[in-house]
This record gives sequence, structure tokens and C-alpha cells, in this order.
Amino acid sequence: MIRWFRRKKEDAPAQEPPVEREEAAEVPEGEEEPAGRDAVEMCEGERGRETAETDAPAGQGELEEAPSGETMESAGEIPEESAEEAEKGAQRGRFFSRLRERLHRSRERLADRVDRLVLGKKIIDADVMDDLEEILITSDLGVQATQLLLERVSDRVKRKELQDPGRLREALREEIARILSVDAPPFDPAAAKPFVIMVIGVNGVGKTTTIGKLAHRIKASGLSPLLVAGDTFRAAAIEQLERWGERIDVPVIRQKSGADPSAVAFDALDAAQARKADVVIVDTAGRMHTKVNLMEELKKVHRVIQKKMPTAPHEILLVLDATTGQNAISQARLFREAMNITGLILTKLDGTAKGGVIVPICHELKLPVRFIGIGEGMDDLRPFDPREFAEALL
Ligand SMILES: Nc1nc2c(ncn2[C@@H]2O[C@H](COP(=O)(O)OP(=O)(O)OP(=O)(O)O)[C@@H](O)[C@H]2O)c(=O)[nH]1
Ligand SMILES: [Mg+2]
Repeated sequence: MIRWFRRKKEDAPAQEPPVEREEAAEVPEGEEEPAGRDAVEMCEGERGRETAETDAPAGQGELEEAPSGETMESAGEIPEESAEEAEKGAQRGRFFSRLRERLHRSRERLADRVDRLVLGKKIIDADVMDDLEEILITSDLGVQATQLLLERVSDRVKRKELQDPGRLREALREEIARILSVDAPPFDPAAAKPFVIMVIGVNGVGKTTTIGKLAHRIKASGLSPLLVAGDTFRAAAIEQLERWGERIDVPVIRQKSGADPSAVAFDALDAAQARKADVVIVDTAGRMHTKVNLMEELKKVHRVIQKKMPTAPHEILLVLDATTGQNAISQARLFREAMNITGLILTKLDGTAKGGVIVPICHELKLPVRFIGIGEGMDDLRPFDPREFAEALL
């Protein structure tokens, strides 16, 4: 049907395997490395290390936010309820601007090119569709999702619902939001006690950092999280999680480096019960998805958790690094074969023009994106809202 599409499909680039990282990633604002400890122990974080601007949930009924502490100057003159509503609206606006700003590289690649495409055009014809196809594919939307979008846009044109090229972008945004809206139960850490979350993914995608940010959100919502240093494989991984624990004032369960990760998880569930923790978040080693033995280790951690608490883990979150583009999809496919993934977290959307990759991920995997990472700070994890994201992207 479309020339460019046929041409490109044949010479689509081969997918590269992920690069294994050697170096331990640092917690951004560097802190001293704690001394190593031998036995299983709790590391209580220090209080009040940082105060932070907090993100509001993006409207998917997820975690409640801690109050921002900001007040409206004229609150006294406005009825209490509407003042609160106005503040919420203003806050949403600020968060959306930040999301848009962080996604600017992806937005430039997609939205700006769509704008240039329709500039001066009177109708949406085959040439426009051809060029649109090229824009979508080269914005990491993938062959299948691109085809689906083109079909839906063509249908709208045929039905005469879409005739003005100036409205093409809006139509695409709506269709992208539809693809991103994967039907799934909500992420609800209050649904069990303790609510156990396993975080998995290949080396360097941002698992440990995401766990720090997620625990910070969970704590701000009023629940008490507990972190589990299940990455006993990489040197300094335990310390990295401990530094996050200190920074956000959340306890960390650890054993010494090289210990069996499933034993750490087992002990952590005991500790969670003893401490009445609400949410347990288990960090895992960065896995090369081609190394079957490492996948087996993940399954073992899963089995041990389940033995201790038959309904757990309640969420298995796969972390994907958006900067790896199409490679993120092949990682997700392989992890899904091994684990019953309940949701995805896409990280590093701030540093890449490949943010469009979220569209084929949702289209192909039909897994909900739970959160997105838009920076290295503790407030840079946001609940994923398909409409908001589509709007920020396009
Ligand atoms: N810009 C940006 N950087 C991020 C984001 N999330 C994580 N990072 C950075 O990515 C790097 C790797 O993060 P880690 O959390 O160590 O990744 P990991 O998956 O735990 O890595 P391994 O433990 O080696 O498997 C760190 O430098 C993080 O600060 C994000 O959303 N945006
Ligand atoms: Mg890690």
C-alpha cells in the first residue's frame, strides 16, 4: 500500500544485543560508601537528607502524593474546595510541562516533523501518508504499530472525519493514546500486606534507581516500604541500594555480596512481617537475557517468595531503557518467556529521542506501563498516563 513502508521493511536494521555494564552506577548526589556488613541486617536510612518537590499522580488512581507544601496566596478569598481544585489543576499543569520538557528530544523527532509535513498542505493524500510512514518508523514506533496508525488515519480520512492536514497530529495523538491504553488491573500496593514487588531487567536499565524512586513515592503515599538487596552478583550493587535507602529514609535488607539472592528475599519477607512493612521491593541483578542460568536464578527467587507468601510477588515489573530503542522490545519478549511480568517501567525517557518506542512495546506486548523514568532524581518517576504521554510526545 505504501511505498516507503515496503522498502524499509525489507532492510530493517538488525537488533543489537544489550551491552553489559561493568561499572557500578552511582546514586546521583554522591554519598560516602557505607562499610561492608556480613550478616543479614537492616540499614535504617537517615532522616531528612533531602526535601523534594513531589510529583502528582497522573490520574490513574495510583499512589497518593505527599502534600507539596505550597499554598495559594489568595486562598482566604476563595472557597476552600475550589482553592484546592485550582491548586491541583495548577500542579497538574506544572507536572505536565515538566514531562513535556523532559520528552523534548522525542517530541522534536515526532511532533516537529509531523508539523513540517503538513505545513502548506491542503489535503491528506498518498504522498502525505508515505512521508508520515517514514516519520513514524524513524521515530521508533516500529513497523506494526506504524501500520496500525496509518490504517486508522486512512480510515478517518475515508470516512471524511479527517480532512484538514492541520488536524493530522491531533488524530495521531488520539490513536497513539488508544494503543498505549492497555487494559490491566491498577497498580495498587495497598492490595496486600506486604505487597511484594520484584524488579527485573538487563544490566544498567535503571532497576536500582527506579526502586529508589518508587520507594520514595510509596513512602510519600503513606505506606512503609522495605527494600531488598537481591542483586548480590555485581560488586557495589548492595551499597548502591543502601545509599538510596539512606537518601529516602527507607530500610534495606541485605546479605553479603555473593549470597544466594533467593535466601535474601526469604529473609526479607520475614523481616517485612516483623516490621509490619507494607511494601517489599526486591532488587535483582542485571540479567543478560541470553544467559539462561541467570533467568533460572530469577525464577528461583520467584519460587522462594511464593513459598513464603503464596499470593506474592504481586507485581513483577520489567524495567526497560528507552534509549535502547527497538532492542527494549526484544528484551521484553525474552523476559516474558521466563517470567510472568505484570507491568513495565520505561526509564531514561529524558535523555533520548527514542521515546516513541513505548508505542510498539504496548502494541506488541499488551503489558501496562506502570511508571516512566524521566531523570535521575528521586522525583523523576511518574505514573504512566497514556493520554498525558501521547500529548507530551505529540
Ligand atoms: N537520565 C536518566 N538516567 C537514569 C534514569 N533511570 C536510571 N538512570 C541512570 O542509569 C544508570 C543505571 O542505573 P541503575 O539503577 O544502576 O541500573 P540497574 O538496572 O540497577 O543496573 P545493574 O544493577 O547493573 O543491572 C544510572 O546512572 C542511573 O542514574 C532515568 O530515568 N533517566
Ligand atoms: Mg542495579
